[in-house]
Amino acid sequence: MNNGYGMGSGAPQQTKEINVEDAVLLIKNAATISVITGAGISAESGISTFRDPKDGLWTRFDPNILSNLNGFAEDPQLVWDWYIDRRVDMMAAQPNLAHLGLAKIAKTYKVDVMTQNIDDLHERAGSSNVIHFHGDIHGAKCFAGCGWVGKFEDTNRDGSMPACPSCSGLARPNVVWFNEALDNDLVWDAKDNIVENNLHIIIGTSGQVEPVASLVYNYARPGTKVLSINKRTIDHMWYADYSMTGSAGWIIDEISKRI
Ligand code: BV8
Ligand code: ZN
Repeated sequence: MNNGYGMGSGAPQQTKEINVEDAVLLIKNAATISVITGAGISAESGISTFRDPKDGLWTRFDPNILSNLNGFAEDPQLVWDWYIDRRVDMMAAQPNLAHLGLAKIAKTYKVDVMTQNIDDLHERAGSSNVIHFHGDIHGAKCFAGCGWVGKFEDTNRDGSMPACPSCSGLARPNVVWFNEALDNDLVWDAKDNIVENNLHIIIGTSGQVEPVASLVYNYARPGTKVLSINKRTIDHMWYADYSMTGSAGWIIDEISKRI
């Protein structure tokens, strides 16, 4: 499986818990950093995660309906209501110390932010060229097949559901649902980043959703280092060299203060 890249058999046997000072040294020595984020980095901005056992979205909603093309086809109103609610929450939310700290570190080092999140909190914190693997809450596209792609605010919202401004057919959120392919160009851009970078920091993701979950394992050069930051220990990050267990906001803020 090792195609010249990838942790392959080089993955560490044991993930070591490190502190802020250790992490600062890792960043200074690496200078080029991939940052892969998931819903956990936006949790402290008040945005629900998906799989947190207590209040994750999937504990209250069915992903097979709300994050699935067939679910949308069956009940577009339900799915639009859910996305419009989430969009209101995401617009009201503010970037937290984790988003802000990453943007601060990027002032000194090469930091490639690649997120599974559809909120725009990384951008609003000052990160640029953010890769959104699973789409963007402000995006919309035609569901009726005319090919229109644009912004939610460009849709026609006179009726009960957003309509395509080009053909007046039903519009859909421009996000990647389960069993839908990710944008190939985005995935290749992310792979290029990972191949290039010396340190890979994976923040606030349960690491269960492919293909993003395996990108670092498959494309990090042997000898580069992986740091997992999560509020809990997760077994999907078994290949990480280092871990920091705690709040992403506190951890990234403390690191950014020492950069
Ligand atoms: C694809 C839409 C192929 C956007 C989402 C078997 C059957 C069917 C499919 C599959 C299968 N096996 C694999 C698959 C593929 C499937 C998949 O991976 N399924 C898994 C779940 C089994 N993947 C796909 O279908 C992908 N497409 O493979 O296509 C293909 C190829 C060609 C042609 C056609 C098809 C598409 C995946 C994208 C799905 N879209 N959502 C939206 O509405 O937001 S899923 C959803 O999961 C979000 O996108 C989310 O970003 C993503 C990952 O979740 P996380 O971000 O990790 O969030 P989670 O809640 O899980 O974890 C949060 C973490 O944060 C926790 O660890 C928590 O401890 C931590 N945390 C919380 N608070 C804090 C914190 N950490 C630090 N500080 C805190 N304060
Ligand atoms: Zn259309």
